[in-house]
Amino acid sequence: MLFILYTSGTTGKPKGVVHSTGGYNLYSHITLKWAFDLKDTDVYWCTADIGWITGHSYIVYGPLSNGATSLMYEGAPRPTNPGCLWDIIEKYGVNIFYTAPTAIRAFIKMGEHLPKARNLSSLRLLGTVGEPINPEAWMWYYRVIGQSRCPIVDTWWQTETGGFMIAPLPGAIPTKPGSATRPLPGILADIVDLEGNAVEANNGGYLVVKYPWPGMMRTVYGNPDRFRRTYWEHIPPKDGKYLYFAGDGARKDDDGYFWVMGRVDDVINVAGHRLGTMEIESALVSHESVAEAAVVGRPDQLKGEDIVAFVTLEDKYEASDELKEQLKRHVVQEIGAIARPGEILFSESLPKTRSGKIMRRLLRNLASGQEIAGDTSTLEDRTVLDKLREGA
Ligand code: 7RM
Repeated sequence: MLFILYTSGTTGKPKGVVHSTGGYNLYSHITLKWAFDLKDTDVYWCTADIGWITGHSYIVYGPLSNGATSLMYEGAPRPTNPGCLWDIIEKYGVNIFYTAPTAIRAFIKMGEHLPKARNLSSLRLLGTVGEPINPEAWMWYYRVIGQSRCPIVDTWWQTETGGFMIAPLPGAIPTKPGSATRPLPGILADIVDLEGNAVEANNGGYLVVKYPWPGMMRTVYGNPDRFRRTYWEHIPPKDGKYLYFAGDGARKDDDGYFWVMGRVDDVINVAGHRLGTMEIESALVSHESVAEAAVVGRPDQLKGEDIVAFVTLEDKYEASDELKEQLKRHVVQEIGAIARPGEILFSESLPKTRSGKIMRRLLRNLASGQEIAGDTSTLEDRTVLDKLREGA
């Protein structure tokens, strides 16, 4: 055993993900080298929190075992110098910059005058991780930070996988905005239904991995049963072969590119229609007034579930009932009447983990007027919940 990293999971009961020495080290080493085309002359910067798997694999183990020149920075942009990240890139001549969509949306909110005032010409490659990247964030990242010349390496992976599973090899695999492209060499990923049958191109299903890989987790610490149940028995073995269940909904297009839709448990069922929360969030964020959005389902007698959207506004916009109506209309325009949010709640901030993942479980509790249940120890800012309660 190399380390145990706890992830809270959807039920709120933490699981200790166990990684091994040889397999994990090999995998974080080789995936960093391949997907970021790492060279001896590169200055590489991953902005992740070191306590997240991304910090483990791509700040600590991967860069060190590669002998990379790696920039480490603890902290976040502060009001006193919101452009400090861009200062750092300029000062140290960073070539590879790896961050998360939630950070990119925060950069957008702070304004593009900040990066524009710095020299970012050293950058040659940009990476993203943590959630599906919405088109607004992708375009901004590409245009403003990458100055329309740096490829964006979208890396799909999990605490459980140890390292990148689906990601482009820059230069060899053309990218498509919003897709992590294709599985890395040696990774047999697919999209299947609940019986384990492969679904056809462009149909939604469950993301699985059909063959072991070096970086895979070895067990749930102290609970091998939970390991088996969660990852290996969710979908029954196919011809005697077990499939690794990632817990993400996704589809493959005609070119074999993977489009990850988000966690399976984040799906909302409105009158029999399955809607991805990500889809609705992305529609909201495409409105000029919205900086960030989190969408959850709330039990509804008529429709099964009703859509509740928590929305953070861009600084120059004011919350109003008029704007709520505008946003509802905007979602209908973008997706259709079925996706119209029943309620929109404005909020200064959203409950997130230190890795920037929105804790929808807590928002679901809030939206349906329940007590917050389960583990909240990974919450980055504990005051957010109180503010939300007051507002809701
Ligand atoms: C690395 C990390 C894992 C979950 C995973 C997905 C989501 C991560 C992407 C993504 C779409 C991506 N580990 N996710 N990366 N979804 N595109 N590039 O995030 O254990 O904290 O989370 O994150 O749902 O299952 S994690």
